[in-house]
Amino acid sequence: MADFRTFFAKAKHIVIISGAGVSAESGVPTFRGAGGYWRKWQAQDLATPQAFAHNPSRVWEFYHYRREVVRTKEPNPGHLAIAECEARLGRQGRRVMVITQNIDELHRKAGTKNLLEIHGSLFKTRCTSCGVVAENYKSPICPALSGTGAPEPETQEARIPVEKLPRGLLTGAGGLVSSNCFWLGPGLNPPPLDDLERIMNKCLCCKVGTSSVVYPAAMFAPQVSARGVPVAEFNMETTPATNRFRFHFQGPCGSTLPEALARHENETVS
Ligand code: BJW
Repeated sequence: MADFRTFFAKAKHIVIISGAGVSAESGVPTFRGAGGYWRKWQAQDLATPQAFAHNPSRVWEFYHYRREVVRTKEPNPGHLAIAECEARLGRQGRRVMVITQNIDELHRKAGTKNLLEIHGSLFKTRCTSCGVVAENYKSPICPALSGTGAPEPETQEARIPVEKLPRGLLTGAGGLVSSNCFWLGPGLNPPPLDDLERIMNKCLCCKVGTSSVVYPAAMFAPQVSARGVPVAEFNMETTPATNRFRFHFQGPCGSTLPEALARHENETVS
C-alpha cells in the first residue's frame, strides 16, 4: 500500500475501471458465481439480442426486476471514496476518470462526474424501430410489468404480449423498446471510447471489482500495464489478469479503496 500511495500522490491522471464488485457491498448482485442467477438464467443468457428477439417478455421481466432492486440501493464507501478523490484531485488540477461496466448508476449517485458508463444504464431505453435512446425512471416502466420479475426459479413467466411491453413514444415510431445496455455479442452498440487510449497511456490505473472476463473492459488494464503504466487491482479474489499487474489489494473494496485513495500528505502534480 505504501508503494501504491507514492504513485498515487504524484499521478496527474487516475483511471478507475470498475465492475459489479464495487456495488456488491451496496447489495447489488454480481454476475458470476452463485448470486448471479435470475430464475434459472445468468445475465449472459438474457443480456443478448437473440434472447430479446426470442422472448422480449422474459427479458423485460429480468430488467424490470433489476431496476426495482437497484432503485432501493445506495452508494457504499467504495463509490464514495472514488467520488471524493475525484473532487479533491480536481481542485489540485488533476483528473480522475471512472470507466464503469455497471448499469446501476451508483457511481453517479455517489457524485462521480467524469464517468463513462460503457455498458449503458438500467434506466435508459432504446427504441427498436428508430434507435432513439431515452432516460426512463418510471416504476414500473409499463403497467403490464407490475408485480412481475420475481427471481425464484419456480416463478411462472408473465408472457406479456409484445404490444403491452414498453414502447418508444418520443419520435412517434412507437416501436418496442429494449433496455439500453451493452449486450453480449461482438460489435453491438460499441461504447464511446475515443479518448481513452491517449489518457490511459499516462495514468495510474485502478481496476476495481471486476472478474476481467468480459471485453472490451477486460483488455484495458493488461494493455496499459504491458506499456509500463502502474495498475492496481482491488478485488476479493485473484483474477486471470492479476499476475500482470503491479499491485493487488485483496479484500472488499469498500475497505481497501478508502485507504488507497485517501488524501496523501505529499499530494502533488508530477
Ligand atoms: C469484489 C467485491 C467486493 C465481489 N470488493 N471485489 C473480443 C472482442 C470482442 C468481443 C469479444 C471478445 N472476446 C469475447 C467477446 C464477446 C463478449 C465477451 O466478452 N464474452 C465473455 C463473457 C467471454 N463481449 C461482448 O460481447 C462485448 N461486445 C463487444 O462487441 O465488444 C466489442 C469490442 C471489443 C473490443 C473493443 C471494442 C469493442 C459486450 C460485452 C457487454 C457485457 N454485457 C454484460 C451485460 C450488461 C447488461 C446487463 O447487465 O444486463 O455486462 S455481461 C456482464 O459482465 C455485465 C457486466 O458489466 C460484465 C462484467 O462483469 P463484472 O463487472 O466483471 O462482474 P463479475 O460478476 O463477473 O465479477 C465481479 C468481481 O467482483 C469478481 O471478481 C469478484 O471477486 C469481485 N468482487 N465483491 C471487491 N466487495
